[in-house]
Amino acid sequence: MDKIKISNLEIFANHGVFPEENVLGQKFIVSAILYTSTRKAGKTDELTYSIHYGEVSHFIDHFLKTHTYKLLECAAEALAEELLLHTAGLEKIQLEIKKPWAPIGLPLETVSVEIERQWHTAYIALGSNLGNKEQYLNDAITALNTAPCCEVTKVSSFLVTEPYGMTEQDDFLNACLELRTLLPPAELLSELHRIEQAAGRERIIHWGPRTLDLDIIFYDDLIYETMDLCIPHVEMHKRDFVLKPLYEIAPYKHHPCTGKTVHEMLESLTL
Ligand code: PH2
Ligand code: MG
Ligand code: MG
Repeated sequence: MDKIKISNLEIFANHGVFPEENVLGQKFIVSAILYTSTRKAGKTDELTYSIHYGEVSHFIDHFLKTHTYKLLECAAEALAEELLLHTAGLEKIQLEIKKPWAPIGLPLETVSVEIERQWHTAYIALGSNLGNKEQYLNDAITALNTAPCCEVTKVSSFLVTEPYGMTEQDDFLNACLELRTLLPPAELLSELHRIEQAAGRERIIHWGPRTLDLDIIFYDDLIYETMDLCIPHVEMHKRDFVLKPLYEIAPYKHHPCTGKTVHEMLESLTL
């Protein structure tokens, strides 16, 4: 992707672990690489199609002067998040904050923290087979859209499906949605659990009836495996209640492990 670079912007601000740093202040030096497509601006010579580096520089200056953090980590995290949330066209940012006068009692050139943050695209499967199923799905979509650093960008239709696995239970209402998010996978999972809890989800019987189930199906092209989360969802290719709604919003998305598209997975399931 194209880059717009801001190098060594000097800002006098009050971040630091030592109380005197928060009072006296010191020099910080910020560098940012803004990842965005400059193609349209490049072809039209119109600033409105790009990111105004002057505005971003003033935003950084204002942000770091009007907040006080102990850690450079926290200053960088908060600033990167604000920039990604409020700068149209900004897909990814590399941000470095240097502190050349860090009061550590030794002569160093500078210390710094550098982070890289970006927007991600996740696909979430929704299911309900208890109570007002449609209401639970609609509320979940609203909850995800208002969750911090999350925006719902596509929603499938709602499908009535027969229970898969434990079949002695009520029919499900299933759907899929596309989410643009700044949350890393584990934090996204926590957010999904929070929304399930708020919908009165009780984890009593594995695969049993539930008011709301939210599963991460894909997260970019990430392959990820921890004790409590596997991405892509390990069973997604076997489940028509996932593939059918997913097909409506992402028919040609490839499974990162098998390379098969959602269309192909659905076809081999219904053959
Ligand atoms: N979810 C399950 C188990 N079985 N069957 C249908 N039809 N829909 C579901 O969402 C579903 C299921 C476990 O999450
Ligand atoms: Mg599930
Ligand atoms: Mg689940």
